[in-house]
Amino acid sequence: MSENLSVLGNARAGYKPKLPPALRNGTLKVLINSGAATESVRDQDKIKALFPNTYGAPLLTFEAAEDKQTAGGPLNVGVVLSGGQAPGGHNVIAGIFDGIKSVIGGSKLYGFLGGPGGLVDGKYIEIDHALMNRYRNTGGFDIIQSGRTKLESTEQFDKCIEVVKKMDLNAIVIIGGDDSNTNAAVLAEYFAAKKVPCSVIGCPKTIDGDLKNEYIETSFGFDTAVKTYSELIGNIARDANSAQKYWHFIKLMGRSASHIGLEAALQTHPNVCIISEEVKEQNLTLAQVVHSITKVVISRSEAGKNFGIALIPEGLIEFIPEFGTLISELNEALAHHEAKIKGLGDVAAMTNAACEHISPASATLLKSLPLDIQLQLMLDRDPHGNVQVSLIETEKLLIEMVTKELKNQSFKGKFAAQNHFFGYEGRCAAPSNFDADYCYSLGYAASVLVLHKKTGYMSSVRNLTAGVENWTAGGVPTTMMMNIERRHGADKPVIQKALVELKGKPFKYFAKHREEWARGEEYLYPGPIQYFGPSEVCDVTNFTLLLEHDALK
Ligand code: FBP
Repeated sequence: MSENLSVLGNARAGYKPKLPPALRNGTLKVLINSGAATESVRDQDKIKALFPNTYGAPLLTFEAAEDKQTAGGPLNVGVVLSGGQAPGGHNVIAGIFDGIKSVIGGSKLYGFLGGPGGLVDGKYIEIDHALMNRYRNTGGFDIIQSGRTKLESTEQFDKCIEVVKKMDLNAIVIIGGDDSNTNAAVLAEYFAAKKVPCSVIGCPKTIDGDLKNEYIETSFGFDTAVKTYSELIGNIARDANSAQKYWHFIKLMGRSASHIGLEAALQTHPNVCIISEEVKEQNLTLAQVVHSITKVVISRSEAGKNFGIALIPEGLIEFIPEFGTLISELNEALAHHEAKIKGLGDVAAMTNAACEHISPASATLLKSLPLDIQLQLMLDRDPHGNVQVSLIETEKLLIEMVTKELKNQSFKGKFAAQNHFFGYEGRCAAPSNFDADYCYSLGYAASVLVLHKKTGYMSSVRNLTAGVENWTAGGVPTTMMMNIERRHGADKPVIQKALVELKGKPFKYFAKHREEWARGEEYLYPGPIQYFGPSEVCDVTNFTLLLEHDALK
């Protein structure tokens, strides 16, 4: 028993993640089937011009073979954990580790420290059996840490080439979200153009759930993170229903898309859940969003219920069209005048300076907000140029505005609200069985792509609601998922973000039930993730996947 592991941690260390049948004979005995040439989702000509060496590669599907399909040879592979933590990252590394070690003795796995920055600076450690075994089935990215350095300059790419040559690397696996996988594709293209024989493979990570499409059914970490938040929301709902005196406004992480909020709503049945994509579709103003919440507060109060649960997606602000415009205008303004605006220090002065570079409507909106929200909107962007929405206290802003509207409407009931923000609480949770198996399979599939010298691919494991027995594995060309978007004041090739589809089954299910959930106390209390016990409790995945696959029983 390891002293550094809890009782559960020790028991969990022995869990053997399950692999799809195609990978069960080991990495050498995998037959690779190639499909036809592929195209990017949009902007084909522009993407093709930017990726002349890697564009158009075929989709790959794996099949178990009885005989060795390649001679194999000792491999040197480097792995990078990029961006926000997501449960299961250590199991992706374990999958790569076991995948390459099963090839031929002498293969080595190196972990670059602190994210993409570690790759550029050549800072790494070798991951050996003892180190790997301490991290199997654990949450977190602490085995080698993560970082948000954006790999984008030629200087960085040239430094990567020096590192690759010095370490004699056959491949780099980048475990990250849409931005990091875009960077992986750009790096793969650069290596190919410079004839550097080093593959670059990506793995789809993010609790936000917005890196998905026909070939990537879900990003890893979403399942565990939402189950963790839903446990907490269920506990709060029970508390609210017991004391019957508070409204709880709970903001949930997910920088852009509302997948986390929607899934948490499906798991817990709150009285209110705002879906940013719907707000945008209906062109709602902040005042209209506030009004929709106030209506529920009043009607519950009239029924004698001065309590409730409201879920707020972290990215809401950016989806309110007037705010979306304000934020993109501020992005442009900061991209060109950051030093001048930020140098002023005082919030009011910063706002005045920023207002010189944005439209009159946006300036009026910015000035109408509380000072702390004005400041939060002008704070640092992350290295990808995104506003740091997790720092904007939307839940408090909404409570303040609902209180104001209730006052204006001469509300006779009681409205006492508590605010919460769940994000970091779930990002490093021990992976659910689903994420433990999915991540290990993604890593193992990545090692097959590496072994076959494929580059510019993302590892893909599919058919995820049919049980691991029926999971399939393969590789998807990253350029296939790309389009051109405006980022940080410039047009960039990026992987298309998957937002909540209002015509999709998860949203429709929610929309069908939300009125009864608003009126009553239909709360579900999912409880903690179960790691041991009956399969129907431990191996169940999430409602989003089940509904998307028509697999909800
Ligand atoms: P990734 O897209 O890198 O997976 O990160 C997602 C996320 O957890 C968002 O939900 C959140 O807005 C953001 O990271 C927070 O970033 P940070 O960890 O830098 O505070």
